[in-house]
Amino acid sequence: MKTSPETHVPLEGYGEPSWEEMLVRVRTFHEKLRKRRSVRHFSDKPVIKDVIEGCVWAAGSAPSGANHQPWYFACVGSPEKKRQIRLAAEAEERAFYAGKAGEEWLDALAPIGTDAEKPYLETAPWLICIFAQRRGGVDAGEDNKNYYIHESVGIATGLLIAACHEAGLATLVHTPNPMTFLNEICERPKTEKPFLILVVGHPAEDAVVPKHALKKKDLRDILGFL
Ligand code: IYR
Repeated sequence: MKTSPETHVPLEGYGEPSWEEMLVRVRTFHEKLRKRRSVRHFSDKPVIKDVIEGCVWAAGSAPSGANHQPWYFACVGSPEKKRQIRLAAEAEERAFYAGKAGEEWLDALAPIGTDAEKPYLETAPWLICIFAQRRGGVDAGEDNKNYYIHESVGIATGLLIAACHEAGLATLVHTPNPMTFLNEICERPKTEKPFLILVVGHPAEDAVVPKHALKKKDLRDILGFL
């Protein structure tokens, strides 16, 4: 590892909490994260832009390949654009649920109860359309090759979901397939690939969530110490 005062600065911000303190912190964090649910019934109550901006700012702190930050978050709040996205997404979903998905996939979705109707794409105040950039760089206007694009954008999306949850907002990951229509609606270049839509807002007062998704895997089934 090559470091020098020209290229590196001292690390800040970690401290050294005791084991007890660490356990309290991580358990508190987990308790909070555990309460997150994918919400499909949204209220039309507005959410101010500054909160969305804060969430995206948090997401933008994610690690990425060569620190190129290969992401763009198009935050759609305009009713006309949300309508366009809903109509295009529902057209894709109709084909999906009419058979394109295949029997196994449709069986897997049955307990969640989803269908081609996506009213929340219009009801929720914000649709954060996330784009992955094949080329770019740290500075605006750079055109370098990006690396580990999906990993990077996936990590940033995870942080975005956690930030929205921390802010008290409900989210839903929505992935119509294909989503190429998003480039035109969000006015993004063809070189960017739509990654997913994060629906963000307040849950509807009468929101319900599938029992099915309450069950999280047992720790024994997801963790191994070697
Ligand atoms: N995108 C579709 C289908 C869908 C797929 C998966 I995998 C889900 O976990 C949920 C839905 C839809 O939004 O209905």
